[in-house]
Amino acid sequence: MSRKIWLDGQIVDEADAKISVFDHGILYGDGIFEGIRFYEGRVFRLNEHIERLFLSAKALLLKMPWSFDEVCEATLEAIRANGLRDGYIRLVVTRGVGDLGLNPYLCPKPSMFIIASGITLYPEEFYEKGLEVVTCSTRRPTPASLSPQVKSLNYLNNVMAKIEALKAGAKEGLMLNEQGYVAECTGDNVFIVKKGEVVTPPVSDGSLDGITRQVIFDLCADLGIPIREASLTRYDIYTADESFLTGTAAETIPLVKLDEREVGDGKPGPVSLKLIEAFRHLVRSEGTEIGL
Ligand code: PXG
Repeated sequence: MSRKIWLDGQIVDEADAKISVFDHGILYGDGIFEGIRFYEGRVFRLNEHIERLFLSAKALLLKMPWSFDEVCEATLEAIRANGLRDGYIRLVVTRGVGDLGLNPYLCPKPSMFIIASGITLYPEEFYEKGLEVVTCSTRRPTPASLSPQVKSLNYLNNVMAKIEALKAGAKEGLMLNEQGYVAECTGDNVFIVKKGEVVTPPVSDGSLDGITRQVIFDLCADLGIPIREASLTRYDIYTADESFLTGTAAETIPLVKLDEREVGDGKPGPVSLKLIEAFRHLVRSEGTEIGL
């Protein structure tokens, strides 16, 4: 079945959802995106995602031609147009059509499109058995070049790291910052569990301030599990009792092996499993009604 796409205020068929080759999103990766999930007819943490989108836009001096409420409504409309109750949304804003040459001021109006679709990043067995991860030599760029908080259309560092991981036979790659501290994986935040305590690197070590990451802080508070931020090295993951990754696409998934070292006993640990269960319950018990 052909998907319906929200494109600059109109719902169009997938085959007709086209943007110009002169769009600076294509020419220079000049644009931003969000990935959002909806479960059982409700969009999970919609406001947080749209807030992050507006912050990314602000950082790039990209003036959104739609208000916060309009973007939220457009997101819901894109889902409704496809009659979906469960799935994934890719919301993209580009700088818009301009001339050749970097100058963004020659692009009069940004473009926005919204794809609502299904997504399966990893087969279910990986949520039960856990993922094997390798460290990539591609580093997460320093905030001195582009802040990792900007969810930009420039994901080449992460794509390079993902290629390294896949070539090494792993599903995910661990990315370090320039100092060699753990930043994140190519599309997920990283956590460890040590002596009953959950630890994740501060976002200043080079990770995106993930919305699923924040959910883990909320769930730990609810469940009475201690959690804190601390810089991590690979050694900390090798010697942790447990580890897991979080992201909108991946959700919460155990990391059971890093660079051939088993984390803990190489099986998803009890704290990770408890958080995965609580996460799955939470995403199905709150959210913005799609209104189908
Ligand atoms: N780090 C990076 C670099 C990301 O891109 C996360 C962490 C997790 O953040 P959230 O807010 O989602 O918990 C992301 C988000 C994909 C895909 O296609 C990846 C993300 C989002 C949407 C799709 O792999 N990663």
